[in-house]
Amino acid sequence: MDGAYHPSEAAHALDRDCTTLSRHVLQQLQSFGPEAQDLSALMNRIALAGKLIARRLTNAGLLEAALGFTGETNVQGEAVKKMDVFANDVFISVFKQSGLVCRLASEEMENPYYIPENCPIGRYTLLYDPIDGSSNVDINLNVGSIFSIRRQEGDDLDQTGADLLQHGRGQLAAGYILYGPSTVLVYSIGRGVHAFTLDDSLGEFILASENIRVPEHGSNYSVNEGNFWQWDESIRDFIRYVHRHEGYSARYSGALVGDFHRILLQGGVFLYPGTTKKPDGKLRLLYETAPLAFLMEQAGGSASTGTQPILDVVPKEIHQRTPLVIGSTEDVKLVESFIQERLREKEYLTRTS
Ligand code: P6P
Repeated sequence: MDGAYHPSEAAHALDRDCTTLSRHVLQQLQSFGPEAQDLSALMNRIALAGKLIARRLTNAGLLEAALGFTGETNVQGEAVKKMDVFANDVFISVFKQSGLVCRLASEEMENPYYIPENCPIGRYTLLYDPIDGSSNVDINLNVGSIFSIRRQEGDDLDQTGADLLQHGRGQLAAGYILYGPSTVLVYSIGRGVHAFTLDDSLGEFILASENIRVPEHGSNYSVNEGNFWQWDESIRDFIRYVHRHEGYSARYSGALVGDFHRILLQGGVFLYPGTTKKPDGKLRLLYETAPLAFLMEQAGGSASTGTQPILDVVPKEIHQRTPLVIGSTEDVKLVESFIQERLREKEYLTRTS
């Protein structure tokens, strides 16, 4: 015996099990200062919301009034599901107690929700889609929550949330919770993309993957081809290309978070283009495309409207939609090349007609 302490083989696994989300944030920031502590506390709150929603989803089929529709229509004009309302309320309750968040802007609420007791001190705003892909809830397929945290600028006395109408490069944190066979939380505070898996036995999200990098190219293309005839010709050109070339697979679940997670891990491209009915597409900028674009750029990928980086788009209103082309840089560029080709053709025809 040399007297030195030799940790067991389990020490590495133990150390990983101790890397909880809040600890990881502080490690990322290499700081215990006030903003680092704030972000760590905010991410802890996100984790608590995820656990509460995951618990409800797991038992939804057994709980009275957990599934189905409320009979209401939200600001998006979509039928509201009971799980949408539950999840929206979870985020409000969880952040009410945080003391850190003054406002919440959600897909489910027309105007920002203010927490008066937090507002004198609340320095942050949470923007979120509480349950994305809720049409999957009743058929037990994956759904997700998407979140973005921004610093509150000014006092917003008129309660319009005007300071939220900014591009996405100012996001302090962004991420999602994927409720699938396991519950996975993926986030970034601008220092890489990291994934945590919920360990039910500990009731903690435990670090599973650090510094996730999206492959430069992947075989997946994820789009609802049922909209083919509603798309611009350039998007049809891209679809014809992948139909005629080896090495592409169509993967589409109807729930953005799961489709995004596949692209993040395996590479490829997800598209929700504009259609004749929805020229700006279906997805909302502030709490869907901007947070996911933040993550994708942090992972080495790209995200655009097809003609402009998502993170450069400045919204005119809180629920503004954008078309979305997101994923491996090479694959996003391929889609954009078809769009540029058609734009050049239109310009030529205009010039010569
Ligand atoms: P479509 C779910 O309603 C959602 O907002 C996203 O999660 C998903 O990617 C998209 O809409 C699916 O829309 O028109 O293909 O059914």
